Amino acid sequence: AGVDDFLTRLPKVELHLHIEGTLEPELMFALAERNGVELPYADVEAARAAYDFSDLQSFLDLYFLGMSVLITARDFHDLAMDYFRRAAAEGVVHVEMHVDPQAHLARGVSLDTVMQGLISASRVARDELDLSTAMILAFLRDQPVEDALKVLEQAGPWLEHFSAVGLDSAEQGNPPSLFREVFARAGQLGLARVAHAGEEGPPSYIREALDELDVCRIDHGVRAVEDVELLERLSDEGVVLTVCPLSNVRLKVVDHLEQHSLPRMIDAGLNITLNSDDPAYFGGGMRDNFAACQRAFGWSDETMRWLASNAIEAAFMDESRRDALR
Ligand code: ES4
Ligand code: ZN
Repeated sequence: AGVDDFLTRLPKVELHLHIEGTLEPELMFALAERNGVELPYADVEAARAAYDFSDLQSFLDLYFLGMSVLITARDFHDLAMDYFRRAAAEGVVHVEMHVDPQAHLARGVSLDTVMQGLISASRVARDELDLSTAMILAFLRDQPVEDALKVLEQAGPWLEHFSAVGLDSAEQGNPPSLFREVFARAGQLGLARVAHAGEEGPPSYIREALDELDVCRIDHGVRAVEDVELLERLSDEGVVLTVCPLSNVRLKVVDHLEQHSLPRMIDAGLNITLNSDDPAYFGGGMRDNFAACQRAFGWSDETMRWLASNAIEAAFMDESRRDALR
């Protein structure tokens, strides 16, 4: 794609991105060298070749392995800047990034280290790339609820930098309702709520996230199509869904993009946005996700503009910034 094509020029807002999932093999190897960390891959090509996933868990194993090279604040700064530069080059104007503090705390990397690096990179993005950012404090749903509560308390000094809390990692068997107390506390602290639901988990997890966690957005939500009443509710309430098409293909949520439920979700009147999830692992950023869908579903440029506009309206950003992007 040229730098001049319609989808690159279309101002795109990324609402569903894990910053640790933007770590490209090239930077992974550079940071491994810098920090004296051993990787189980012979080289960059071998790492990419290993990214052949059968489900969410097989991806998560390599995602947690890859981030073992992130040790210092400078590493987190470089991780985010590397991604912000790629995103800006493909026409992304605003990024909301999930951060997984528990994944770093478990390796002896402090929250201060993580936040110093991500905040300094966010400043550079704003000043040099005209790229605005927001952060989402994500809890690992396959870890104890008490750990999530501890992280929320620990995040006190950094709370002004977070717009919301989120819920990610292995979904099956880890229902949203487990985290009711954590999300209620986050709400008291003035944070918005989002949660991954209906990626691998059943439609009932989407209902639970709405009813028990009071979320304003559902991350993924693609299994909503299995439940007609839920579709109607999501449509009536205008709940935002952050769908990640290339992620769904690579994690075998769907066999082929052509079989994805996106067209049915749009027909059902849902408030859909397109996002990239973990672009370094799933073979494409925002532009690639937009392009793959336009091609697979034959969507018009007008539909692509509508999808981009939905994300602008759903973003955690100042009204002045939103007005500038409208
Ligand atoms: C994730 Cl695709 C996906 N689903 C759930 N948790 C995640 N963490 C990073 N990527
Ligand atoms: Zn995700």
